[in-house]
Parts: sequence; structure tokens; C-alpha cells
Amino acid sequence: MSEQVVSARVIGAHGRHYDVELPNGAVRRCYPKGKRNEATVGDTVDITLDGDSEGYLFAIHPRKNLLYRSDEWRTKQFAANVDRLFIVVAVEPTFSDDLLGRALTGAWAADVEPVIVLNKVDLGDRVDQARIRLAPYISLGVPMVELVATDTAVVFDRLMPFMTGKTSLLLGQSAMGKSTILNALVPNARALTQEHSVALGAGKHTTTTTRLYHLPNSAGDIIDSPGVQVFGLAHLSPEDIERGFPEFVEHKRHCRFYNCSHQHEPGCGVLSALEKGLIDTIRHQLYGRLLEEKASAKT
Ligand SMILES: Nc1nc2c(ncn2[C@@H]2O[C@H](COP(=O)(O)OP(=O)(O)OP(=O)(O)O)[C@@H](O)[C@H]2O)c(=O)[nH]1
Ligand SMILES: [Mg+2]
Ligand SMILES: [Zn+2]
Repeated sequence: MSEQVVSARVIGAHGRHYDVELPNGAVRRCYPKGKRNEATVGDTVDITLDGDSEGYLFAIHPRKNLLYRSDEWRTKQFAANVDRLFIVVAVEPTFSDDLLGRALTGAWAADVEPVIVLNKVDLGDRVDQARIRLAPYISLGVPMVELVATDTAVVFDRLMPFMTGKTSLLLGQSAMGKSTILNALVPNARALTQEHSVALGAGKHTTTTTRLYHLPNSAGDIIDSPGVQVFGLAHLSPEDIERGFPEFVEHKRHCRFYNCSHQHEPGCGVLSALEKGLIDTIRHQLYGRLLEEKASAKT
């Protein structure tokens, strides 16, 4: 019997197996064939079918990009072929500036368009404080959308213009409202979330795996991911890191040295812009930390 080869999309990754969606919409459990292959959510892959519900995954198509996340123990890939990164922060609980900055850098370095979502603006008193903290990022030209994720119509109106025809990734710390946004956009995802939490006996809908869903009317795809504390940037080269700071571009033209690291060199255009207040100190400090982490990881 000849084996049938099919191109399909990875919608879930579970360590030893993948949930892979066939062109007809059916989902199969696929096992990696041969040597360990590192497929991830969002990948297009070639599989061979085995019986009615399983398959073997043996090739990954070239990727537009690959994103990583870190936990205490390690860095791992978690999504591929992403067009837009929605960095979800909320009025409450408070969000981490460091994570937001890193996520933006990771997005730009991977050629992904970032959008900041400020969720829970119904929690009145502290909205202004959150807006003030986000202002430096907005002035970098990052679009910001304010949301009440529990209001489905608002979510639809404000997010669909950014999501149509794209693969979008929802990223952020736990409890910012990522899955609530997903549920507003993809009604049948809600059923799944409830099923899972009931099955686990958990009182809270906390996401545990990254998964890809389809927006209604084939408008695009959306990936929900578990709450993240650290966005993985360890794989970036110093050049990638620099690409993650587009606000440096117009100033680094003035650097005396072509290979300037914008840290301590004399005649550095970036440092002089920093002094003049044209570059945000927090951003330049993050840049320095990333280079430092990169250097210490190598030794
Ligand atoms: N007041 C208010 N509460 C919200 C809003 N959006 C989400 N919530 C609540 O915030 C809590 C966390 O929402 P989730 O969608 O589970 O958060 P998450 O970002 O997916 O969390 P993880 O899966 O743990 O990463 C839930 O109790 C939601 O009902 C909002 O716009 N306003
Ligand atoms: Mg969630
Ligand atoms: Zn410089």
C-alpha cells in the first residue's frame, strides 16, 4: 500500500505528539518520524496518514519566523509563522515593563508586527496609570488597542482590522485576559476552555498549552498561549537584538565606528541621542541587558 503524503498545519504541540489539521479540517494526532523533529504550533508540515486518526510527521516547511519563550528551566520554541504579536497587558494585575520591552524586541527581530492590547479598561481608577506607563512604547509607533475583553462586540470591532488575513499570537502574563479575547473572537474555543478546566477540576481557565484557532469566516488564525514571565530572546544575535530597537536606526548613522555597540564608544550617535532624551532610558537599559545576557550565555 502506498503511503499518502499530505501537507497540514500544526495547531497543537504536546512534546511527544502534535495535533495537526488536514486541509479538509480534520485533526490528527501525529508522531514525529525518524530523528527528533522540532515542529511547533503554526508550522506547515508534511505527514503520512496512518489509519483514520493518526499520522507521522516527517518534514517541516520553511518558516517565516520562529518565536521562543523561557521559563525557569529552559527556552523553547512555541510558535512559528506569526504575522502579528498581540502583547496583552491589563490595568490589573499590573504588567511587567521588562516583559513588554522584550516582547517588542522579539517581535521586531523576528519580523512580526507588534500591537499592544491594554485590557480591562473597565477597571476605571487605574486606567490612566497604565496609559502613562505605556506612553513610551506608543511613541515608538506601536499601535495600541484598549479593550474590555468580556465585551465581545468591542473585541471584534477593535481587533479584527488587525487580524484579517493574518496569523496572530496572543502573548502576555497570566490573567491579562488572552483567553477571554480568544473566546470573544472564536465562539467554539470557549467550549473547549470550559471542557478543559472542568476536566482538570480547576476553578480557573488558565491556559496550559499553545494552540491555534481559526477566526470565523476564514478571516485569519489566532494562537493563544499560556501566561509567560519571560519571552525567549537567547537565540538572537547581537545584530538581531539591535534590530529589535528600531528607534536607534536614525541615530546610529552618526556612530563613529561601524561596529559600534552603542554602549560606551566615543562618538556614538545612539548615546548622544540618549543624552538628549531622544531615546528612552528604559529602552537603552534593556538593550544593554540583552547584550550582557547574550555575552554571559556564551561563556
Ligand atoms: N474586568 C475585566 N475582567 C476581565 C477582562 N478580560 C478578562 N477578564 C478576567 O480576567 C481573568 C483572567 O482572564 P484570562 O482570559 O483567563 O487570562 P489569560 O491571559 O488567558 O491567563 P493565562 O491563561 O493564565 O495566561 C478572568 O477572570 C477574566 O474573566 C476585562 O476586560 N475586564
Ligand atoms: Mg489563557
Ligand atoms: Zn553607537
